[in-house]
Amino acid sequence: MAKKNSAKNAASNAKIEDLAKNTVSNDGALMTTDQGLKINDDQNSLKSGERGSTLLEDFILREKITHFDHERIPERIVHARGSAAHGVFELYESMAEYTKAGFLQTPGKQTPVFVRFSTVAGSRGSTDLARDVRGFSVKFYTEEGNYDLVGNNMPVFFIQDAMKFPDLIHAVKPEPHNEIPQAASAHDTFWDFISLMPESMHMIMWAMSDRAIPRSLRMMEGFGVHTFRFINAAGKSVFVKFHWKPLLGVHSVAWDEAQKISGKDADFHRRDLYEAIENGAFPEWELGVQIVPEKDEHKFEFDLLDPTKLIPEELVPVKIIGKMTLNRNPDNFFAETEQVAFHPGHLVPGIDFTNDPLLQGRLFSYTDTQLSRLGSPNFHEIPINRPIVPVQNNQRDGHMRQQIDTGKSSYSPNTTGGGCPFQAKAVEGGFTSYNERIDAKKIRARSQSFFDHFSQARLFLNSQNTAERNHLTDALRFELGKVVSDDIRKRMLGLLTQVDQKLAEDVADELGMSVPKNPEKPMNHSIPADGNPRNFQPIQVESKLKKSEALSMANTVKNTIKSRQIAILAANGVDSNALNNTKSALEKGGATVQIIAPKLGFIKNSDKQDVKVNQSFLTACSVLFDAVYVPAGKNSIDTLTQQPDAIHFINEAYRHCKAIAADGEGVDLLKRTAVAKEFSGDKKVDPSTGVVVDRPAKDFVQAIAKHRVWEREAFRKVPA
Ligand code: HDE
Repeated sequence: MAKKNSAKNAASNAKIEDLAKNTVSNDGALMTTDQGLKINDDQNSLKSGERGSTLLEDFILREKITHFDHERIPERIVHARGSAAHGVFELYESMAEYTKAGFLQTPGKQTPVFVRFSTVAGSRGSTDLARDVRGFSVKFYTEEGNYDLVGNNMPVFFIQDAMKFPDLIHAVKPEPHNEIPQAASAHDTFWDFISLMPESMHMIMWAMSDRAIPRSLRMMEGFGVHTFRFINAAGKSVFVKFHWKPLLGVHSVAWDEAQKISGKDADFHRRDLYEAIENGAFPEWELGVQIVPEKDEHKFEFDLLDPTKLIPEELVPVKIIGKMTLNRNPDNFFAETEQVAFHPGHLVPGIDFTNDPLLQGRLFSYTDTQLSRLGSPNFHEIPINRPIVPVQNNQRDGHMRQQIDTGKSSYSPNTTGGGCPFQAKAVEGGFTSYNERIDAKKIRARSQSFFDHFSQARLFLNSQNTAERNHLTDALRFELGKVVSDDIRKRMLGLLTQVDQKLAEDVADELGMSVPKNPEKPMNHSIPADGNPRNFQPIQVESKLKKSEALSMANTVKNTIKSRQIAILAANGVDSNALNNTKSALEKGGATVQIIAPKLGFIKNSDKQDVKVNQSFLTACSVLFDAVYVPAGKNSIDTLTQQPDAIHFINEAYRHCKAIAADGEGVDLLKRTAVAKEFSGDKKVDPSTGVVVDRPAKDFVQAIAKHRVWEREAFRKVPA
């Protein structure tokens, strides 16, 4: 009875408190129709007699089914698969010298944000671990309106001109005749297009690198990609590139691992983000800017307006200006993550565009796509899209209008409404576009300054360490190995020679082909029908800078195990000291530990105490963990030795170059696996190999913090 009363109260309270926030909780509430009518029976439809037909007059059934029939909205054309979180951006130092943007003025100023990460090619239900670019969209809810920084985890893009975007996306999406493959670029149409688009070669280096298979959304960088403008209160402008740098460092998984994760847990990234936030391990990124004075616009070997180029950090350092922390999961995936609408054209005063032709095209596309996806020009009224400041204008009506505009004036100028709403002067925060001088002919063409397609591809390649370069080469071998047409492969090998002869040869070798002696001259195929192709041939520029440290993930942060997932393999009889010491050292470092045993339930440790098992070998798999520990305990190891899944677990973790620790009898188990290689000779195993035996837990912690020992791939033929 008490429960029922409180249910009634909760139902009425919910209305008052939550309507403002637009959130509704069903806690303790009574069920109603969409009109607020209390429902008495949600189990049975209205029938003509117990065994009779359903009556058309059952408005409750019809309302429920109708709503259900219309539950889906079109998914995003690109970036359909995404995961998001709420958070806050805090400014470290004032940017007033460069921009008048309100949220970048006062150190310590906090601005709420909503961030959505995504893959590009796959559908909404596709795997998180596809080899793909990741979207990195940030909506800042500022006091001057919403500002969206809609970027990617790679600083450049495949194409230079918006005109080619539909072609690029058609090429990478599943092939139209059979809708295969899902969320994968390893197929003919993608590589056919790329082989005809030399401008994509720099991006291809990034997309074939491990950046395309992040360990976690929390461990990837973000980039605004295009060059933007800052404008200060005096109206002076500088160019700016935006960077997000994750405090956990930039880390990736191995390709073999990525493919297995896709089968074992297609929601791996989504789950990782959600759980980290639920566990209080809030993901953090610092915001950095590269600032280029206007007078330096033409001082680089490349064009600042060309989105296939980055500004090497050696030429313009990244200045760190603030930190973003994601601290709250969405309450409802559809209402927030699915309905959020980003747009590079959502600006605040003090930030503006450049003439980057890719960015210019985007400025049209995003509002247009919201119209078909969210179905109405009122998408800004959906709670997740609402600015935190009032919206006052003469835009009216349309599907599902929420705002009730009062008064009779809906036009400007007016006298019926006293002239309201008024235009805001610049000093009142009114947006003014940067007064850029334009003096040009109308022309469909590309600037010659966009014609070097290979020097930064080479810079990226040369900046990779041995393991990274091997992975990139393997990725090209895999992708082109899945291509059926020899002509496409040949054209790609020809293009690769333009970047690096050795890379082309290494890829060709695995394909059982040779690098074409006189490869087809790469041409920019996006030329007008009556253009002279010679004028469109890419040019070769030898970059002065040979290597850039920031381009290699090997130089990233490697000093923390915070939020890493560690598997402990154990069975009855596990040594309680070994288990407890290592477990507490790992947890102290912020890692999450799971006990994996032959069966769920509890195991007994050497002190006969119960230890809860988190997963059995049936549901757990090494690819879902960052490291493995096998504690001592004779009985435990005798049992695990009989478990092929335990052996496989260790082999696979070893193959994927993860930290592996064992002590006492646990070491004997390692010797029955591929890890045995590390024990050859009389030498003690050096913990820098990532195999940590009979050593203090801190050595294991250090090995995990390094993320992976890629050097171990020299033995990469581990059967797992
Ligand atoms: Fe997008 N892009 N894009 N894009 N993009 C979309 O907008 C488009 C480009 C990016 O989490 C769409 O709301 C064109 C570059 C992200 O909701 C669409 C061009 C970069 C997201 C669209 C580009 C991006 C999108 C699809 C070439 C990195 C996900 C759904 C001119 C700087 C946003 C939507 C989210 C989404 C168009 C190129 C990033 C169709 C025409 C370059 C992160 O409007």
